[in-house]
Amino acid sequence: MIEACIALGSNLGNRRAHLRAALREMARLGRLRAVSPLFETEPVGMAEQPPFLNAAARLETGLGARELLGALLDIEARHGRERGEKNGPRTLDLDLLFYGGQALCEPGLEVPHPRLHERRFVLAPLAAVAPGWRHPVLGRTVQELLESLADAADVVEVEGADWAADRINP
Ligand code: PH2
Ligand code: MG
Ligand code: MG
Repeated sequence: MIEACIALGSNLGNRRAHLRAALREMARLGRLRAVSPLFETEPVGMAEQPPFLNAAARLETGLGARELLGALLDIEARHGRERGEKNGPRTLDLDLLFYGGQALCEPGLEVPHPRLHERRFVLAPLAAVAPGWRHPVLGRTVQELLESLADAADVVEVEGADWAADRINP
């Protein structure tokens, strides 16, 4: 078993419902150990789109990194995700941030996620579920990365961790 961290995002339709549905399906991939509060965040990369809801989760799983990534993409596809513009609006985005302490860079699979350390909408939720997790390439913890972050885009906690407490497998 290995622990993985996953970022969740949505900015189309019933955003909160998309994220809760994704968590229900993610729980079937292993054991969902922790889910962050829910954050409303200003879009980064492409400004003219609705605000996102973002969260992060910690999942214990027996799946390999590539299998896990494939399973996450399947969940996105089942929730109406159409791959449109890069950084554009989406009903559901699931990004594999960490897979244990591994650093992998293969075609179609890069962990840690290559931009996680630059984005407040990723690090703020991640710091709620894995503050002491050390980035295997940068050598710094999630909390340290968050504290030294330049990204000033708005990230506001809109609901405490109880928004998804019923999804956690103890
Ligand atoms: N995802 C992106 C691009 N921009 N901005 C916010 N605030 N939240 C996201 O999840 C997000 C984004 C590409 O996946
Ligand atoms: Mg993404
Ligand atoms: Mg993605």
